[in-house]
Amino acid sequence: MSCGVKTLGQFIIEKQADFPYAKGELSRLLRDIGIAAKIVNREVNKAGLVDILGDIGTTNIQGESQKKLDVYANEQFISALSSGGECCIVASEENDDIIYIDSAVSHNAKYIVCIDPLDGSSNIDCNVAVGTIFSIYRRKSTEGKAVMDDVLQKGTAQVAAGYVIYGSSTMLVYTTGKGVNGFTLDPSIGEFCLSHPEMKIPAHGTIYSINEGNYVHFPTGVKKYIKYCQVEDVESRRPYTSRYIGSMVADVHRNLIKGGIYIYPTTASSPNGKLRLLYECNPMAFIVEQAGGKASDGRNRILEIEPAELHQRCPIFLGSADMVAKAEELMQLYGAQADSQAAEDKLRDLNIIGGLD
Ligand code: P6P
Repeated sequence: MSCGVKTLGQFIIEKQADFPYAKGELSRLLRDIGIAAKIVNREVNKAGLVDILGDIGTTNIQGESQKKLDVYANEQFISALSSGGECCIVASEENDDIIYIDSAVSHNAKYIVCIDPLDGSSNIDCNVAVGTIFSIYRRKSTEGKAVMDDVLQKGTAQVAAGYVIYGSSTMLVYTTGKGVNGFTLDPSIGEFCLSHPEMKIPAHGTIYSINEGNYVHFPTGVKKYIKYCQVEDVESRRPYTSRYIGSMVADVHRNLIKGGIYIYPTTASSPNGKLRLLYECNPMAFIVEQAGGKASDGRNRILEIEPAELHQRCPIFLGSADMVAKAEELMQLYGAQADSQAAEDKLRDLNIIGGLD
């Protein structure tokens, strides 16, 4: 490898020393994910030239129409995880139930992978950045076949989490609980190379990402936060900038680099929020917290939520710590629905909403 370039594989091996108990299994698992990401990247990059765009006429458990690339990406990650031998269960957005990887090679596998193989795929047809989001747990059960209980673990139990963004360049960003590092795919050598070491999200950003088309159905606290973002205030660099791509990985990645907040609250069509806890909210929360940011459902830390079911959804407020804290403050004051005059008076007293309607 030319001097100065550190590949994902080299980095993983180098960091293996961070886990004295590790015997290389997690390293191999991350390698398997990197390989699948390169294969998916190849197809995403030529989508439009080959017959891999559009719907396949089926819907997943979420009721979302499945795109050819959704299914292709899902197959690639499951295949890589199956043959890699380190994973015993895959929980995928694209599959109703958990997938047991039980073969000779994975007989003693101890890792669980929760994955959204291609998030934002509805944007594929218009060439908008999409991504893969993954979360890795160690199984809790110690004998026999791993079970659902091994999957339904709190986000605090994650041993690793990451995402791949298939954008103007393809990047893999991940954490094992010791900071966040970003790797950019160099197509000329087919390797992810360390390009963003020790990523930190600015404590205060000026970008807010939310689908304001759902405004009328937002909790009052969210409405007040949006208005707070739009009020002129030089000292706090407001009004903020609104940026919403409609692809979580793209919005979160931009906010991770520039600072900002991504919010998907409860709406009329998504009374529990739209994003899924196990393979979207938890991994992104782990990454953003490791980068110095904050992740909550508007009140409680995402990583502390006790999962009850596989495809459980939750509201998410994710990004720069100061911005999430302010949004939580307004959610606390206004609650999910109540729009009490007392809260309004308190906000005025605190001079938080001077000029708010
Ligand atoms: P809406 C994509 O379907 C996704 O899961 C996220 O990537 C994205 O941020 C969100 O949903 C977009 O949802 O309702 O604003 O179109």
